[in-house]
Order: sequence, then C-alpha cells, then structure tokens
Amino acid sequence: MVNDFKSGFIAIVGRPNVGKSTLLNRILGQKIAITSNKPQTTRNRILGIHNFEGGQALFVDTPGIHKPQGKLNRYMVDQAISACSDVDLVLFLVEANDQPGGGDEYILRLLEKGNAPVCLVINKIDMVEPPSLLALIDAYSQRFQFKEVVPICAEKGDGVPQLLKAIEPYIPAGPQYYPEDMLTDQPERFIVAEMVREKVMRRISEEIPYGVAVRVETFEEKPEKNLVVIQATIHVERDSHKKIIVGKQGQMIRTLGKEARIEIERFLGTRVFLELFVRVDKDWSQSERMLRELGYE
Ligand SMILES: Nc1nc2c(ncn2[C@@H]2O[C@H](COP(=O)(O)OP(=O)(O)O)[C@@H](O)[C@H]2O)c(=O)[nH]1
Ligand SMILES: [Mg+2]
Repeated sequence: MVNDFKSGFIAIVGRPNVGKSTLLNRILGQKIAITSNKPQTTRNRILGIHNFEGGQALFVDTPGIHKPQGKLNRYMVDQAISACSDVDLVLFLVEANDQPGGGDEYILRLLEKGNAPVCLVINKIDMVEPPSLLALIDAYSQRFQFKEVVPICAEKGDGVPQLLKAIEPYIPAGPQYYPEDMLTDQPERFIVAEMVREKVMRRISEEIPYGVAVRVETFEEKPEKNLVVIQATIHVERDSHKKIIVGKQGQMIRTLGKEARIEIERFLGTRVFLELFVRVDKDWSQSERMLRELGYE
C-alpha cells in the first residue's frame, strides 16, 4: 500500500481577543479551549486534533501575543512565540473591524524571522461591510507576503470550511501522530480546570480574573453511577478578590459552579458533582514557585 498520509502542525497566533480559541473550537466542532471577551483568557498552548480524509491537522491555539508585563504574561507570550517555530503553517488571526496596528506589526516581525509560511485569517467578518474588508486585505497584503488570505466568522463558522481547504496544500506527508478519536493533548483535568476559570473570566469584572488560577484537586470517576466527582480550587491573589468570587452568601460561587458543571458534563459526557474552593495566595502570579505549582512553567 502506498503511504500517502498527510500530517502537519499549524499554529494559530495573533493579538489577544481576536478569536483564536473560538476558531480552534469551531474547527474541532467541540469546545476544548476557553474563550471570553477579555484579553489573555488563554494561558497555555493547546493542541487540537483535526482529522480529514487522508490526513491529520494539528492546530496549536496560543495565548495572545502582546508586550508582557509580569511573570505570568511573560510565560504566556513565550508559549505563543515558541509555538511558531517548527510548524508547517502559521495562521495569523486578525479582526475585521480593526486596522493593522503596532500589536500586529510586532507579531509580523516575529513571523518574518521564522520560516513557516503564513496565512492571514481575518475573523469577525460579521462586524464589517465588504468594502472595508477589501481595504483591510489590501492593507495587510502590502505589509506581508501571505500565502493565503481567508475571511471568516469563527463564531458562526462562515469561511471555516474554506480555510480548512486552503491549508491542506501546506500539510506535508507524515504519520498519524494521534489516534483518530483523540481531540486534544491536554488531560481532562486541565480542560475541567479551564472551564471553571472561563466562568470566572466571564462573570467577574476588572482585573480580578487575571489573578485567578484553577487547579483540580480530585477527579474521581464512579462509572457505576455515571458520575464524576470533582473538587477544584480557585486561587486568587487578595482577600478582597476572594470575597467577590464567593459573593454575598455564596451566591457568586454557586453560579460559577453551576455554569462550569453544565459545561463539564457536556465535555465529559457524564453527570458531574463539582465542588469549588477559593484560596488566597498573595501575588501568586509573581512567584516562580507558585507559577510552577499552578502549571505555568
Ligand atoms: N462578532 C464576533 N465575535 C467573535 C468571533 N469570534 C470570536 N468572537 C468573540 O471574540 C472574543 C474573544 O474570543 P477568543 O476566542 O477568546 O479570543 P482569543 O483571545 O484570540 O483566543 C469572544 O468574546 C468571542 O465570542 C466572530 O467571528 N465574530
Ligand atoms: Mg484564546
């Protein structure tokens, strides 16, 4: 038999909040990466495995690239930048309702230093009219030699099949790296913790979510009851943050727990009993040791 299987790594990069994780979820048809309207929701590289006829495309979702302040941000940006090396293709995601700016320029310079081909993906086309989209394509194309330019709406899925078609030629011959039924390289515990953190990102305002980390302490499967018992701790940086996350008479933590549980049940395909704890670790995001302990190393 002729072995003509194709496989390749494709990094999804761009400024914070342009819709990288939304795109990954849309490609996979299932939610594994958390999203919110706040920048810097994604903190780690997340591999999403997409199978197609005769091949496997391995998408790497990354934290948004920005000028980092603080240790956690430094870690996040390093994750994104290192994801661009050794890939077969980079998807550079931008927003249709934005102009090319300093943030994009910084990323384009990084991409120029690498040698992977770059495809420009213009997201959120639902927010603009066609003439301004054309002007934007023009502006970006003058700046960089993109291999392809694909407009999409990651939220609704418009243009995503076209994007998948457009990237196929860049996927080289290669082995099937992961089994066909695998969706991500991240353990279930990680995704579960992320789903809790997403609810915090979405519900809690101001700067608090940037100082929140979530760790799953126990993950106990009870197949005979079709149940998973999960205990997770929400780490915050200040007593005042703990107060807000717990809420009046525990109202907020109950809401967060319920929203997270519903999503975790969908993800795991079982019933879930979720218990949340809140713990203050003063300035954990500035401590090398705490960053390591919470999985940011
Ligand atoms: N209008 C619109 N909003 C989108 C689209 N794709 C993503 N978003 C929103 O943009 C925000 C950031 O998305 P996210 O995937 O977390 O961005 P990331 O930081 O680049 O991973 C979220 O509020 C998404 O719902 C889109 O196609 N259209
Ligand atoms: Mg993201």
